[in-house]
Amino acid sequence: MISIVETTPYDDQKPGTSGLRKKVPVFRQKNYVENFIQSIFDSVAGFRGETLVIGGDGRYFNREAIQIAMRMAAANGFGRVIVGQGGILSTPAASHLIRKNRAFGGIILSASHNPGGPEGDFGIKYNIGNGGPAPEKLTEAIYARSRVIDRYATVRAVDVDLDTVGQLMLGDMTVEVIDPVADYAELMEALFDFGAIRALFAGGFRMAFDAMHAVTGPYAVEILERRLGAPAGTARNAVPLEDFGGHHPDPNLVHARDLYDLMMSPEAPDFGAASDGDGDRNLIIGRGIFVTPSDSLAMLAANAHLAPGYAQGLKGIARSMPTSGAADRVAQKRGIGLYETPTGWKFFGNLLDAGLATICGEESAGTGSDHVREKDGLWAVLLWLNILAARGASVMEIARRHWAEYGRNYYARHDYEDIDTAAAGELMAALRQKLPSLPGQRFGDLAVEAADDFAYRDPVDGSVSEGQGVRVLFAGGSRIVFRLSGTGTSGATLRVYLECYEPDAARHGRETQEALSGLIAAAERIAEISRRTGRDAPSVVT
Ligand code: G16
Repeated sequence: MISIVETTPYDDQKPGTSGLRKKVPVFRQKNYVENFIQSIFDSVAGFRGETLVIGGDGRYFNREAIQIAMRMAAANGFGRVIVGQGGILSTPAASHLIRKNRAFGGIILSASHNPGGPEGDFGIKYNIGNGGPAPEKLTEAIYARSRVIDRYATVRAVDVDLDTVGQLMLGDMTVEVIDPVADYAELMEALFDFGAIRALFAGGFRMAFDAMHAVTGPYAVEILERRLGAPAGTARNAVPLEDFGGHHPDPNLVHARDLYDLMMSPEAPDFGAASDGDGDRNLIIGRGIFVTPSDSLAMLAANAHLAPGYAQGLKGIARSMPTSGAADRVAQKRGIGLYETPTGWKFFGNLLDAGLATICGEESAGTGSDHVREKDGLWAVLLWLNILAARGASVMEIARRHWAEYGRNYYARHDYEDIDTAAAGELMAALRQKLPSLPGQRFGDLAVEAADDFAYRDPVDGSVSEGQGVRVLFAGGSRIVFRLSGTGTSGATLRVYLECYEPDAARHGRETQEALSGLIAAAERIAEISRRTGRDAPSVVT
């Protein structure tokens, strides 16, 4: 029943920041999915008879890819596959299932916040036994294998019925189709004070959660509405659609504009939140206030002890390098470790496994903790709810008090999307060349103190990752970071991260772009963005 099929390699199967992401027509090429999955299986060892978790965010091509992956898992010798009903599993729920079932690993089908549909994006990511994304060493091995692969194994069988919860056989392998929500909801109940949050809703507290027609819809309805008693309709756009209703399921101020406008209007509920395609990102908006992901990380870290799961305090905080330094001040005050990693959740895995950090976060709308090994959108929303319930304060009050205590890090990210790949490469090369000459130079009021290309040495396994982003550090703590995105699927995306620190509470009410205007001008002069990219403004500001 097992067939070994001959194939020829593709040369573009290099995983990026988070797995392999390409357009659907690319994945539809002959044996493209099969080659990549076989390359994964060929790069890991010792899984005979073991369990593999498979699920995705429900986007177009999800079901087809899952059938291929299950047949190949059976042929390669896995003993059991756990798959979400309808092929659905949010990324954090998949991470939890891997851990809970002591699975060998998992395959997550998603292109996260990127748009879906026949011409949209798709992605395949492999997670290891700790529930987290494969570390760089493994993704490099998978890529190397994909360049020489000449055969893959599969079984000939009819498609597995993914819509009925239950157990069946595929060759010699067991397939368990499970409720994708139940285990995750139970985990959330164990971490947070559901009684206090229920009382908050019972007292008339109102929220709007935008699931963006992506994977968190069923999770939000079950947890927020059924278990926590929020009124029906609290979760909006809660039915996952293969093309996300034609939108980008990206919870930022551009793509979740309706929610933002609602939260800034006189009819705003108390709390607004959204999550992305695969449920690992979050957007937090209070009435009249958007909380940047960097601030959200700092505020969650400062208040996490109010939730039962974190009552013991935090072991440490980790953030990606481009994320603002707001969390550093919390770590400093608490006397706990602060770890600065390259962009990519995979870099947090070792820190969490080693018990060095409890909470992690990234400027790209990701926050999470050691409860799983992925960032977790609904987890962040529930921790905020728990804090709001425990403090009896609004988001605005919590933010203002936080800034008054720690100072405010004004922060923004400017993205130049879909620019010419060669021009983007040249811009970064020119920046790297300039590094030694930058210290001492002035740009308006800003004096460059140091400039480097960020490199990271993992404190647990000693592995080194270089070329992770150009940093220009100014006197007084302001900073600009330049790097190219590792998640796009067309052209290149230049990300410019801008940050300045304001200790004076009297100056905490400024408009962000205005507070950053000197840095914005300096970024243009240092990197010659408009000349090199042909753009005179960013495509997205978050
Ligand atoms: C992924 C990674 C994150 C990263 C983000 C943006 O998120 O898991 O760690 O911060 O991409 O990466 P880049 O700046 O390279 O585009 P997601 O939600 O897309 O899986």
